[in-house]
Amino acid sequence: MKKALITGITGQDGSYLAEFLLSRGYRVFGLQRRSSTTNLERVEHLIEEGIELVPGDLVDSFSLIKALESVRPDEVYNLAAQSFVPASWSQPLLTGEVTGLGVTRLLEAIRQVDPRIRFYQASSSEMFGLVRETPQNENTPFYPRSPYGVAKVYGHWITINYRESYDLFACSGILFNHESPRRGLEFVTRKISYGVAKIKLGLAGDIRLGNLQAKRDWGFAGDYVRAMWMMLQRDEPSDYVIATGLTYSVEDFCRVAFSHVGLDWKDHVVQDPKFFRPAEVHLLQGDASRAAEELGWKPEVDFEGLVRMMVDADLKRIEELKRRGVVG
Ligand code: NAP
Ligand code: F7E
Repeated sequence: MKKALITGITGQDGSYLAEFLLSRGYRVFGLQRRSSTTNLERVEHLIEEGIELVPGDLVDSFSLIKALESVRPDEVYNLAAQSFVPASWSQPLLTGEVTGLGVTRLLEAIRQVDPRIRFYQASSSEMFGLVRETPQNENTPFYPRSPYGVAKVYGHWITINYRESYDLFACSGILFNHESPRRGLEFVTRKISYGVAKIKLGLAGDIRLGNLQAKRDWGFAGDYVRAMWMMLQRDEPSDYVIATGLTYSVEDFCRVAFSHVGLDWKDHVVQDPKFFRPAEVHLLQGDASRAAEELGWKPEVDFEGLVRMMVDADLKRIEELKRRGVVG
């Protein structure tokens, strides 16, 4: 039975990856950082299915070494990060510590405990930032536009450097935006799906958003975690872009989400300068043809299917809260 350790297991991707690895017969461990309140909402259902939590934090090397020594994994998936782009301007040093240097701490811990461990790094399309070409592929130069993007570029290159310096089986997945009903409420897609559900159920009147013209290549998180695993099953480690190849604006997302519940987005979306960013990533569109050819990966959920899935899940969730008298 193969063993995998997932950092960031309590996040969106961590929960889908844990489900996927359990379904493939893995013994799944998750690094959990200390918190004064519970942060297990996304993985509670998996604890009964056998995932095991170990304490640790990406800013604490000692805890990473201890976690690796106790689990002795075959594969490590580094999904932990300060992942919200606007927070990286208000907490640039923390973002650098966790999202950037945290990768080195984990790679060093692997080198010390067992260099045969296969390593996946969660790189990001935010590294392309002010894009140098469209669509973006594995050879497109980086031009990050936020402290988050800069930290991810560091994490990306240190992963490649440890592969080349120490012969580690280290892969980096350059994943474009991927969403789901488990997405954090502060990210634009979930903010919209949750807002639409509240408006439809008479609990709110509008949604306040920033730049409606920003375009993203949005996929479904459940599809993207399969690609992470596929990268670690290859004979040779490498880096892959994972994307749908299609791009839509925030306005498009609003249009599809509102029309799904019979409403017009123009009646409910208010632009608020508070949500504009100091430097914007205007357009992302990925070219995942290398992943298609070498990994055999392709996405299964399309843009409209994703929007409908998220709105339906939020309608269900809020209806349930309303029924229990928690909101309304
Ligand atoms: P997420 O929902 O924000 O989850 C982040 C995870 O990191 C959480 O489990 C969080 O724990 C954990 N974490 C934060 N700081 C930590 C620390 N100091 N030590 C240990 N754990 C820590 O992010 P996601 O959307 O699942 O994304 C997963 C990874 O992929 C991230 O690295 C992200 O930057 C990257 N990525 C995401 C996308 C996307 O579109 N989703 C695209 C490209 C790359 P708590 O639950 O305790 O906060
Ligand atoms: O913003 C615009 C905003 O915060 C998307 C992370 O997972 O994907 C994510 O980063 C776009 C931006 O995601 C609001 O200006 C408009 O252009 O949902 P987001 P992100 O910044 O693309 C990448 C790949 C990651 O790696 C990150 O970890 O939407 N936008 N109005 C807004 N964004 C937010 N959050 N809130 C608004 O009100």
